[in-house]
Amino acid sequence: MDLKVLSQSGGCASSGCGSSTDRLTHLPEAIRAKVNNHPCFSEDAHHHYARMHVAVAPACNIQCHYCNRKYDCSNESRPGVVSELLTPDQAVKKVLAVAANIPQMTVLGIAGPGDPLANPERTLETFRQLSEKAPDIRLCVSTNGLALPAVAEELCKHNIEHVTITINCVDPDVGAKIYPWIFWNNRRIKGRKAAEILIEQQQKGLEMLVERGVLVKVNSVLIPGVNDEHLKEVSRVVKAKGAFLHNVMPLIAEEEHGTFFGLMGQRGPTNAELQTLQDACAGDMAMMRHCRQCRADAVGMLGEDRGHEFTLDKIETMEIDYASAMARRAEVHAEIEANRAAQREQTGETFVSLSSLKRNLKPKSEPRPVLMAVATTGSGVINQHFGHAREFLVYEASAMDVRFIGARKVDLYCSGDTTCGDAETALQKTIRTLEGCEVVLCAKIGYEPWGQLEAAGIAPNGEHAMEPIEEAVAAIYREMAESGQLDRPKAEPQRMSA
Ligand code: CLF
Ligand code: SF4
Repeated sequence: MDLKVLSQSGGCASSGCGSSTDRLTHLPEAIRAKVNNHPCFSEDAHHHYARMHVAVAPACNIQCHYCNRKYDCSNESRPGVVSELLTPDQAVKKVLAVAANIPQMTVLGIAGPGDPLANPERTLETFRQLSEKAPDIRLCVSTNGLALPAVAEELCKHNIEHVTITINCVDPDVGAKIYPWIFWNNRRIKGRKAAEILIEQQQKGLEMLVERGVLVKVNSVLIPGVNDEHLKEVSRVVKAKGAFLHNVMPLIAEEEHGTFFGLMGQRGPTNAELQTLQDACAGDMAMMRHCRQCRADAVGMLGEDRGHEFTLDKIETMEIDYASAMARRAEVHAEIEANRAAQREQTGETFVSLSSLKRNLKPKSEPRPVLMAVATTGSGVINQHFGHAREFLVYEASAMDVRFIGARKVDLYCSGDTTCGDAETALQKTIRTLEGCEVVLCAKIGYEPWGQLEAAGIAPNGEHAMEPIEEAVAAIYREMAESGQLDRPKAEPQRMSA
């Protein structure tokens, strides 16, 4: 997305569209350099760069009502879940193997399956070795914040430039509904007092990191009826303390996960509730909307998991020459940057054109915004078959800009013989997941899904295969506006899936 054009248009800035690159133009060069290839801290980077997590941290010092670290399933993707727990030495070996084989992997995060800072020796030893052996990899850690003030100084010594703190509340009364206990100074503390200590440590840790120049992202889990309204206050407070980005994520709570919230039937938010809250918080600070709620051993682009290619037995057999790998990685990164620059130039022209669209239309006919879903495997282009998509990226096009709204996961509609019997169900589920979207863009699509999408009021479009996403979305929006389609209200929305 062209930075200058968008900031002039006021579209992104006024709608607070998150970590989009327009916000980065105001930042000092040193900070822009830190986020440019971090797939979580920069929305644009997530189309091009990958991350990986190593699961070296088994213990946790608090209990959240949405967590059960015992649960594992190869289809499950959510924080805390892992297949193999690693020692620091194993983790380092795995990181070097992944970095050599997936050169677009730029960030190593430690995010669990417990709390990384409740396992400081294992976490810091992993970082220590990696900062020596793989200086081209960014190091990142995610924590509940309880132990953060105690290790903040140490983290800075290990060259950690990105830290995520999960902050679900700044009010202990709200916290008492989310955290049944914490383990603090060798004692288990329960109820409101526990939440009070946790909040105090989180805020202190945030301040310490900001003072030391670390970029802090705050993750918050949106729990309807518990902290939904309160998260606006959380956003305001953490922004005032210097957090770089706020990531409001939906609660995942299913009975089969065995979590307290899952068992008691606490529901997660709908797509619409999540978006409304993200928009409300965006008035206060940059919002992240592209989080995929990764496993604690995730490997690959956000939304994909290639962990099965790098299990312990497989990496044992890999011989890694990291000096050569680093040279190859630098070449790949340079290619990616050249492509990104070319895409920015192309998309910049599109936004000038969208702005002129608004001027050319009669005031009474200003076109309404439209949601469009996109099937992509990355690189910022439309390059995936509809039936192969495991998630769709949702964009909102308006007369002034195109903004990213979020990713929606779906079951694989077409994966060969094994799913054929379920195809209709999977397709129907996908269509429900795309609720609110009026167009779906993909590289290709079969006859059957085409018909069912159309019947559901979602226009399939395969005409923009291999084009940059935002440019294609803008082009379709312009066609819809010019043909008068946007003067009419959109088709009746389908029933929302919870
Ligand atoms: Fe990992 Fe987290 Fe670092 Fe990213 S994930 S430790 S900041 S490298 Fe990213 Fe995954 Fe969302 Fe986390 S998409 S769950 S925000
Ligand atoms: Fe689970 Fe993380 Fe909460 Fe600990 S802090 S209970 S690992 S979600």
